[in-house]
Amino acid sequence: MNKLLLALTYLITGVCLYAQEDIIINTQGRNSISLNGTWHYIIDPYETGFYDYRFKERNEGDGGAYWNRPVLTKKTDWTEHGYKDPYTIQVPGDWNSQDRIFEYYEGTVWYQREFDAPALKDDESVYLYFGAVNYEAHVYLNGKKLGMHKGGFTPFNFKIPKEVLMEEGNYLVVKVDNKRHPEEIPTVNTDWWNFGGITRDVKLVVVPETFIRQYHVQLDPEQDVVKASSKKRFQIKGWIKLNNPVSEGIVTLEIPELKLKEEVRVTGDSVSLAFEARKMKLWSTSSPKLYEVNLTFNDHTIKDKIGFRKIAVEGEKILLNGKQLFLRGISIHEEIPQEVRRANSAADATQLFGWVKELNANMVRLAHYPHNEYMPRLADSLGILVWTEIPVYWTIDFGNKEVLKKAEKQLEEMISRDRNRASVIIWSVGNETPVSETRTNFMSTLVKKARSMDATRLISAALEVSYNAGVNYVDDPLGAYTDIVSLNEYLGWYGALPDACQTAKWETKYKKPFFISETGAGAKGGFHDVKEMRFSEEFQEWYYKEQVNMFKTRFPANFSGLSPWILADFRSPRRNNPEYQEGWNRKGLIDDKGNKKLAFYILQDYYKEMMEKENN
Ligand code: GCB
Repeated sequence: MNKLLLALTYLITGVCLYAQEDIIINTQGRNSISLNGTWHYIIDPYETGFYDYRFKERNEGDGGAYWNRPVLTKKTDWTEHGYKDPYTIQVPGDWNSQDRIFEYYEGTVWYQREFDAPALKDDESVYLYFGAVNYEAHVYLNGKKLGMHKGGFTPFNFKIPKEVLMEEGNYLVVKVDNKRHPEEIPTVNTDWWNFGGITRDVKLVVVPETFIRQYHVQLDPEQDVVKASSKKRFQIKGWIKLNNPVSEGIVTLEIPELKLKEEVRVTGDSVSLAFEARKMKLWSTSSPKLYEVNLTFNDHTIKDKIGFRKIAVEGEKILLNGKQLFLRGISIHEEIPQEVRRANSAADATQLFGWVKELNANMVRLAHYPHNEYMPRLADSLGILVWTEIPVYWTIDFGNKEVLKKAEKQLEEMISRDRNRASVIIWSVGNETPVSETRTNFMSTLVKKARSMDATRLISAALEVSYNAGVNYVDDPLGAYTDIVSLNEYLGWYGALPDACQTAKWETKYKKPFFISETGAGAKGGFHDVKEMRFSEEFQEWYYKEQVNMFKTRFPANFSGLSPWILADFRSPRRNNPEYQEGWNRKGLIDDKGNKKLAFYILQDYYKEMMEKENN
């Protein structure tokens, strides 16, 4: 809907239908005001605040609607909702970990807080930005609906109309609903807990009327990076998108450390970039060089820190800056196990990556959904490579066109947010999706979309093994579309004992890099027994020893790395062994107290060996 129509709708009906706009990227590099902190809440399992007693959506001005401030002027007035202490909750944060009342709750919770408007210049406006809300968010300000968003792991924002924003006491209400549905992404069935809430940062972002909304600044993937390095002349390419079209303007890109300043004329709402950078240092795992990049339009500057590197596949190899790379990875869920909660801060990212570093890993698979932005940002500065993924997991409704649109939207939001992160080398379009023609059409559409949005990275998806005359065979038709063939395998945990690895045969149909996106076994931290005892640390250690030995001796030559399952134990309602699991998936190398299990050291040694090989 165009702006004129929106304004007319508002004038005629008094109903605000403000549309959600494309995401504003790099909010850290802009003028913003945090709305994190203590909010009020109402738990509303029957959604009384949203539907009336005939179960019709309430009208905007309805006094019973939970987005409206209850107004009581005399003793005979009454209300059936309100936001008051001690009903408070922290943002960002999942609700489940904040109070026993929420532990297994899935449904609607209303969040409320007030804020004063930031001081604005005449030509400035404010956006309300959410890092993520799981799953469906309806956002209201001063009784007006700003919009809604679905998808629990990607950001969204709404422009706050001038006529809605008040100088003081703005009444902000968010309806958050994390009920699972078959036609959503993820669907009803996952192996992780469906943490609900405003799980990531909330902020007001102040921007000029016309501003740079998104940009992509990366090494031109077409250039021969080895030649470019020897000449110390690199081609940089990209684009910049404004929020509004302009008849004419100038965008400036500056990299002060390289004494580089490019001015480009923009007409319309976007402009391409192409320039040469001299004497630049490439970003790599051993030397994760980041450059300050400043983008200016109309005297308004956004600051970012960007690394420049080339990731490519050549035949059966993965190359980083032209050099073959073995991915020493580990999968991670976005959880802090000792606190049984979602990770959501820079400090949480530091803790998780501290373990990753100890493991001698150079890569993480951020499973099974886009993690908070602190993760790829920290990975950028540590030189850790990142696989990031949308939650197209298991039994999505693949025949449903609406579901495909939802997946495409999440993919778009993930790529838009992280496309300037050098650490991110793989976009994954899903995990263990069951083979069928409908599924392959769905998934290959996502692969094509990812490729069309970003030519500077690799595309993958975690596939499953098929058995062919005694051989573990990888022939999922989706492998024809991806750059890397990635496989989840649990030989020795599901179906056999770890020594089955000693005779297993492995083949892939595809002449592409072959990557093990998962392998793992369960162990309860601190439980010790003989190695044959399931769930003992010794069993898991045995499993890792056999697996590592198999990788070294029996894997095909195109084996290019692995990201075992998983760094730390995580909450999962599917895991109900009363002695060893108690609602936790125990395949972590680190337990729910933060202690390392025996298997941690097996993988650590293997990675040390691979690291030394790489350095020699
Ligand atoms: C898988 C899934 C992962 C599960 C894991 C397990 O293949 O991709 O989400 O948690 O197996 O523990 O079984």
